Amino acid sequence: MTEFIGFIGDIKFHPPIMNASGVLCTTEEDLQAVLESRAGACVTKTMTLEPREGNPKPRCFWTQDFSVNSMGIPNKGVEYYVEAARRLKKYQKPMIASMAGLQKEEYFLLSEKLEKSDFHAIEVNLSCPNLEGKEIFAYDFQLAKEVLYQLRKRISKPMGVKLPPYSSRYHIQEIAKILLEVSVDFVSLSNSFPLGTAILSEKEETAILPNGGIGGLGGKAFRPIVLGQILLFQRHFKGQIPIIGVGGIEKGVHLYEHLLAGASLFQIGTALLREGPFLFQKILEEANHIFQQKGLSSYRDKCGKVKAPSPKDQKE
Ligand code: RRO
Repeated sequence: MTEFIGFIGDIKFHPPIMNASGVLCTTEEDLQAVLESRAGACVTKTMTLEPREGNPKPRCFWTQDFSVNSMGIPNKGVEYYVEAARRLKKYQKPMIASMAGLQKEEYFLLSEKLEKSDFHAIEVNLSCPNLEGKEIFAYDFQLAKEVLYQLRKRISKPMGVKLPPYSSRYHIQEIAKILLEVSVDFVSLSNSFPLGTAILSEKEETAILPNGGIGGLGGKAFRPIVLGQILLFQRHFKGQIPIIGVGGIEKGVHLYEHLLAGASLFQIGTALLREGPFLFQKILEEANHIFQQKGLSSYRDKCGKVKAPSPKDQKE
């Protein structure tokens, strides 16, 4: 049997598969469903200090190929999740709190509440794409650096960052440098691509209403983009920061692609939205089958081990 146990600091993820923030994680019942499934951990919906209704509906749309959302951080507020975690710790699986401030001070207030909670780790969301009139925090390197330095001083639990996708190698180099300097404990790659849309040709309408029909794109169509992010970041991290791969994992083979690129933990978003928590079991069985076929004693032996193709005998 291949060992399939991931780590963030001392926290053990067995198996290292969980929901992505945003899917099956807004209520205590949602989180309970994840913890009762074969997932090895759960992540909350990104929480803010106060509860939020979020953006007007329709605000989420999905097909077999992709999802687009402009939810606008609907969540029950930090106090709710702190209370829920107190009850859910009985499942003895790691619980990750995802949090975001609407301004930088809110990040600090959230960190104080979460530091005292039963959550095992904190995923700092610097990449929500759907707040009208607001830029994504992690596209402003100076601001991101300042927020992370301040948070690092306040948070002793394992603290990670969820980043947006970047489209420049230089930007990835710059943000990777900051994450190494701040010494974050994990990085989740990536939040949805911020400028997606879906058009319903019959109705001649955009599928979602908020923000002019534009929202975060995820799912199968997003997977090659995320694999590129993971590959580039892991070359900077050189194994010093664990990467949680999130983007287009629907099958065991997709998890294996994320692993080869450099992820050692895995989150499922769009496919979980479509198929429900039984999907964890299916992905786990398929991934284990691949590990066994490859004769691995630990899956981590393949982390970041993707090779370049041989230039011989190639037509293009
Ligand atoms: O709630 C959202 O609109 C949302 C968030 Br916080 C996020 O981080 N990523 C996303 O695609 N949607």
